[in-house]
Amino acid sequence: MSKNKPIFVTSPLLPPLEEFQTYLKEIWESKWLTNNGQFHQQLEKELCDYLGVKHVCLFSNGTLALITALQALGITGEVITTPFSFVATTHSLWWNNIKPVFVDIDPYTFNLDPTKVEAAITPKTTAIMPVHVYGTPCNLKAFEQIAETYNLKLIYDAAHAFGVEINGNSILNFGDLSILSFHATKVFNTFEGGAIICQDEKMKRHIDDLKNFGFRGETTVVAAGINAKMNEMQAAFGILQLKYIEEAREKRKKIAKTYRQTLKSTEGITCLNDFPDIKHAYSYFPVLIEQEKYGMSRDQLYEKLKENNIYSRRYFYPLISNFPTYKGLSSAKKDNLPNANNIAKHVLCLPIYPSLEIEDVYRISDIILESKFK
Ligand code: T4K
Repeated sequence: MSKNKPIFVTSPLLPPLEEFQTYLKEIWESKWLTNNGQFHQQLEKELCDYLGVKHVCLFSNGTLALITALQALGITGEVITTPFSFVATTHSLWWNNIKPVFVDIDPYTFNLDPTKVEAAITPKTTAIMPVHVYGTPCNLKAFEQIAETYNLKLIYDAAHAFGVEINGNSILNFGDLSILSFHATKVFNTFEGGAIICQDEKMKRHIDDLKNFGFRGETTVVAAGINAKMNEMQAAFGILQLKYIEEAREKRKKIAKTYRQTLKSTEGITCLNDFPDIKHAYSYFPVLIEQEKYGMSRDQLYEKLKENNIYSRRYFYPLISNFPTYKGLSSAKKDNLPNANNIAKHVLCLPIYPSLEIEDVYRISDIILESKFK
């Protein structure tokens, strides 16, 4: 451990380079670089097994997966969503000419609050797009009931929820479609990458058409598709990474446990609830900072950590609803989103990644403890 070595909020899981070279050699020999190659097919199969889902459609990134998911379901009009997420969630609606309707979040999970969704439904509403923020599952039952009652599609942005299960069942098995991101900063990465999880063969076929220009065969174009395919190098990296994913999850778990232990008695610092019965991804470690009790604001602590070469992040500040593209929408008004505005002002994501040393976790915690009322 060196105090001069910068510690970022995350660092990618990188298996041994020599092992990746073996895959590269195979790609060189086959000269098959993309378009549903052998590694692409293998990764889809292995992910179905690992995640416990029926169908995986791989994508070049999570944003294109979101955009294509909306296309696949023919979503139009208005979609109810959360302002407390990464901008890509809402951008995917905007790119499909869909009006986002923001609804407030639940202060305990930071996820879209289902009890507030019904009031936002209009005759133009066609879908709900909640996000499992930081990998914490949304209230799946409640959303299912609302979607059924109002005949709405349900699309989960599950970018943070790789491998998350409730009572042994993947949360990706809920809703019409779920979207994963395999970006470098994610628990499971393929440099860039993503996936749509769907529940039946027909939908998989449709999504596979859409991500490949709409081509079915050499001369038939069945839909106005896009190019959003994952290439063989990304897929091979994914296959290799899957071998290390459980070990990496255990390391993340240990880090999360250490933060909880070291920070538990610090007044003004609250860790996100540790929900039981859930197999967590430990993708982020968010804490809330209350200045009145702790002595420093969230932004002051963020700067203090930075002075010590520790680069925490204020995910998700600013709220999506406060960005110029969206802030004119009536649902973006602050009084419509009190919890989201409050959490965005107080949240700080601490570094968590498999290669983060436990002694560094203690050092980060010590800085937080020592900064109290300074
Ligand atoms: N939906 C949700 C809920 C999402 O969170 C995201 C993406 C998406 C959809 C869209 O999925 P993708 O289209 O991205 O697949 C990052 C990521 O770029 C983004 O993927 C992620 N969410 C978001 C939460 O975080 P930035 O702008 O904060 O990343 P950046 O470049 O500042 O990286 C953060 C830290 O990670 C760096 O300080 C150091 C470390 N890092 C980063 C990269 C790129 C590395 O160590 N190596 C790397 O290669 O957005």
